[in-house]
Amino acid sequence: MARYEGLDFYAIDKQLTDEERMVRDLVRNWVEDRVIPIIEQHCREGRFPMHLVPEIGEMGLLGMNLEGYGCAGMSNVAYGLACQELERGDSGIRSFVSVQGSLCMHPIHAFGSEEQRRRYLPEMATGKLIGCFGLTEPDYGSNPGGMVTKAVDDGDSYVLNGAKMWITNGSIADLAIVWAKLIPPGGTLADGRIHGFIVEKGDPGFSAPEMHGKHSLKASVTSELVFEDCRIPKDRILPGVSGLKGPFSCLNNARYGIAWGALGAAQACYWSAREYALSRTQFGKPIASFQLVQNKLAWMLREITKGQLLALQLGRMKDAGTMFPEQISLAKMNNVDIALQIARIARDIHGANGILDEYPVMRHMANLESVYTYEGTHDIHNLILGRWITGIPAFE
Ligand code: TGC
Ligand code: FAD
Repeated sequence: MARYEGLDFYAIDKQLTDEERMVRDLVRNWVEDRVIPIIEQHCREGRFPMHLVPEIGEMGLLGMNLEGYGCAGMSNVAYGLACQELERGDSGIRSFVSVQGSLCMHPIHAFGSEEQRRRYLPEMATGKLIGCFGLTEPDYGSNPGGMVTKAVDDGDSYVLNGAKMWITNGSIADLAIVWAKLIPPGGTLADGRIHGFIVEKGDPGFSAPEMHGKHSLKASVTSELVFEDCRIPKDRILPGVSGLKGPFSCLNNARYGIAWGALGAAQACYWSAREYALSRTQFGKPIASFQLVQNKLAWMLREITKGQLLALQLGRMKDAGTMFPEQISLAKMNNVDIALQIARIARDIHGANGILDEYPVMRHMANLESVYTYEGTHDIHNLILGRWITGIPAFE
């Protein structure tokens, strides 16, 4: 396939700073040279490309919108653009970066002690230490407030019991940010308040078996986290937050990145569909010359352009400190939704060839099914917007 040249129908490029353009171009070229040539093979084998982690670290993409502790301190727009380019390669690569930066480094940066920041962040920024984020449980996905994983205070340590499921990076992680209910002395689960705990690989009673059999995000590691009387030192609690706003503020950052990332997957599908339509001949003409095919391509261009404007404005508001969570929900649900539809239409334009891994479209389509569900399902974001519009929560 021809080298990717970007899709910038509304001259969004001109709205970017030199630094943002530089990051975008760096990541775009890296994805073209280092991800695209190997990603299909990794998906076939169900293997995360671990060898790319130090390179991602060297580019400064891990925790890139955080200040200090070896992090690049770039704008949120730059972070979004990086997510867009990474996900043009594969959602699994963007997932790795989202989890490391937004879900693991961010809570340590925002809610950790100074000692925790110094201990973990510099090595996480280089990719030497890998993190994961444990919120979802087997019986509590959309409703994490119901979680049953608990921590009890036992003198100089906390003891954790419970299980997390669907955890990206789980089995390759050196540390996990685990959200659990801290039970007060003599109390029950119902008295527990949610806190974040740092659990390290090798802590007694902790294991992270990998989940197998996925048809989606095959080049990403997804795991369970199991805590059986898992004992961790007292200084591993995140001291700066309690309650659901802890994990939800991490999700704000990761959902923001997904709003950009999904556009990368959509662009990969659009690019492949356009090229295929121009080269595939039926009824004596390139299929790109048929009005119905042009209608599909025009719809893709229209939706990607609208999604880019949404993501950029969201990023500018995030950088200005004025963004609020419902705005993130709108962008996450819209951009993932259109990306998934674009992937399906691109598959259609490729005809039977669309199901082959010679083309990226089916891989993106399958990946986007997970992206539609994780970080708040499409309908949970609908309900978050519904609550903002009406003031009435309709979750229960
Ligand atoms: P609710 O009553 O709405 O709020 C409880 C407390 O949290 C605060 N809060 C927020 N704070 C910051 N940012 C937000 N976005 C916040 N949303 C809520 C809220 O102010 C309140 O604080 P306080 O101090 O008053 O206690 O809570 P609820 O239980 O009714 O929540 C409703 C709902 C459904 C919206 C929420 O549970 C939800 O978002 N569910 C979806 C769960 C989810 O997104 N899970 C994601 C797991 S991680 C993941 O998928 C990673 S994939 C990564 C990858 O591979 O890329
Ligand atoms: P459920 O909550 O059971 O939802 C099932 C269906 O019911 C959905 O359609 C949903 O929209 C609908 N539904 C639920 N409640 C309502 C309601 N009130 N009203 C209307 N409809 C409703 N989690 C982590 O903590 N860390 C991770 O790193 C992580 N990585 C993931 C990686 C992958 C590949 C996947 C697939 C998931 C990952 N997750 C992770 C979990 C993810 O966040 C959850 O899958 C997601 O929050 C949905 O939970 P669930 O799968 O239990 O679905």
